Amino acid sequence: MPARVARTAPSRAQARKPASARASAGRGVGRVAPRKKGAKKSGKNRMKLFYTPIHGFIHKALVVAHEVGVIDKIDFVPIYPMRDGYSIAAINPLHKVPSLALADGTVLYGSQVVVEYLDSLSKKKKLYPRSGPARWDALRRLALADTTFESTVTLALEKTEQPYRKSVFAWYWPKIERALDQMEADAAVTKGFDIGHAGTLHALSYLDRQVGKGLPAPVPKNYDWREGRPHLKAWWDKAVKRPSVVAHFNKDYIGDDTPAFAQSHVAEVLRAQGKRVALKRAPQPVDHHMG
Ligand SMILES: N[C@@H](CCC(=O)N[C@@H](CS)C(=O)NCC(=O)O)C(=O)O
Repeated sequence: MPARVARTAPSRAQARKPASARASAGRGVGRVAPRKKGAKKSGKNRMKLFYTPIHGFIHKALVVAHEVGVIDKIDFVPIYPMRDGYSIAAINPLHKVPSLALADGTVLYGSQVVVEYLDSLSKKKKLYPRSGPARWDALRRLALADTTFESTVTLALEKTEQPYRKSVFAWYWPKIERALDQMEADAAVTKGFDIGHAGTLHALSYLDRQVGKGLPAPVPKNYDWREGRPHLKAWWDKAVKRPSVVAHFNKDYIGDDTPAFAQSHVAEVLRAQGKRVALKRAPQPVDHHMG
């Protein structure tokens, strides 16, 4: 992607606005998963999940945390990775969300690593079949979904380039369509709810969001993956009713999502790593700004 230097950092006034006000301007939406009544928020052993609370997006990491019963052990740190003030490069060289910081300063990144770690914390409910064909099938469906998600991210980013490269859409769209057909075939035969299903929710919700905003040809206008995929549609309709999904899907973000909040948590992680951090550490600008 060619570097572009135009700065699109939010104004101070924008950063000070409550999340609900920014949500109405199309920003800062999503929601911290609710804490259970009476659940303790003691500092020890708490994890921090750096993630983007996007309205209409089903976060695989949140679904997994909820399904395996560790959601109450997590503090949520909203990150808008393309905006200045939200860089997490100091704790993750890739500056990507999701990133999970443990109490001792260990930072896990790569959503597959994050979700497998969360799953490993709990014996309550394991989303990873232990062994054999069921395990490999769940991992295959996770890879299918995650690559579909990342291909859609590629299209969304390319759309912001002027002029955008038509070849990117011609190359990635057929992959996404074939992946959707595979998801349809999988939905006809899979049972239960495993890590592959959590990934599928993640990919389909993000596709809905980006198609809803419009993507260039060959993506058809008003494309709906549900059409001609009755098994996948039926599976989706049922899966979005799971408490792990209902807890955050299509909810407004409630809480602090300012750059200052994000940086205070980055600083806490650095301190947990034994690094010295200036009290008023200047937030790092992000590497590149999308149009
Ligand atoms: N392979 C990564 C992909 C995650 C990803 O694409 N995150 C995007 C969400 S927009 C991101 O943080 N992008 C910021 C950047 O690339 O600078 C994973 O599975 O965690």
